[in-house]
Amino acid sequence: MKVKIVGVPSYFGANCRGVDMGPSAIRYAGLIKMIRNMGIEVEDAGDVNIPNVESKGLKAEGINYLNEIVEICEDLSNKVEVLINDNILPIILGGDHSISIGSIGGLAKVKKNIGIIWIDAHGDFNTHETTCTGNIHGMSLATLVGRGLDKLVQIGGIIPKVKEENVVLIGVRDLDKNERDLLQKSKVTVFTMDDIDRMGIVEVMQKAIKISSKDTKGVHLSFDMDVLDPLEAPGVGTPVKGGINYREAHLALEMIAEAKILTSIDLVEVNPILDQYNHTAELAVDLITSALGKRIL
Ligand code: NNH
Ligand code: MN
Ligand code: MN
Ligand code: MN
Repeated sequence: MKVKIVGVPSYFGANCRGVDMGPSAIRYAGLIKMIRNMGIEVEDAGDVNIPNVESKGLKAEGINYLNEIVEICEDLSNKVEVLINDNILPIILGGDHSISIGSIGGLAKVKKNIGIIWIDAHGDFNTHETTCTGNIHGMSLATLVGRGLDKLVQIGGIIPKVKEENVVLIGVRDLDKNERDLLQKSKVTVFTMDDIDRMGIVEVMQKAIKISSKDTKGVHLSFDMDVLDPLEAPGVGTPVKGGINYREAHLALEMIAEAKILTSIDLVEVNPILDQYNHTAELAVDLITSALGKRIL
């Protein structure tokens, strides 16, 4: 296995500063060294270029920073496409969750048939018609299954990038009303916090791995740090109480590693401005090594 790190220091999809420092904080927490210590070949591919529109509050079609995000995600999708073609596992560091449109956009160009495990406190299943905030990080999963604005859905050229039947959402506890209706009518499989509490993370992950990898050429892991309980991971933009703990997250990712289905990872929404002593970024590093198969024995 060969790994490359790509940073995407963008806050446009969250419309809130801080997450743009996520890639720096995660690198500073020792990501490269920790992966190298596992005996895995790893290289830092640097950052995607982010247009500088400092506090302009730009909108297009009523959506915050639509054009900037399209530009960033097209660029990212091209970079990921090259890495996947070279048999490299990309780890994309956000930035806000809108960047997954670019990373999975690139993956879909090469692999065609893929699955997604989306671990998040939120559904990210709004469209331009249901969003209450106009923020694209609340629309990224909907976009990937082909729902919403043409400009977003068309990023990377493959529409949809993934079939709903192969999408699993885990850890959800905060959905907007219309977003929830959309999700319920969709073919996406949702495991809420309630499901995790009742079934346990092991059974949830066994099901998630089966569903996401069924008849696919691999699975992308999209990990939103706000899925963790804010008591353990305070450095996120939109904390919601009652999240999974570090041990559940660790075990979930270890199970994904054991299943050997991963093509690519993004880890998003680390906000160092709201963090304490870079603790959330350090958790992010730990969790990435779990997803890559780190074991004690
Ligand atoms: N659902 C809200 C929205 O559409 C919040 C989304 N925030 C997230 N998603 N952090 O993961 O804006
Ligand atoms: Mn998210
Ligand atoms: Mn979230
Ligand atoms: Mn373990």
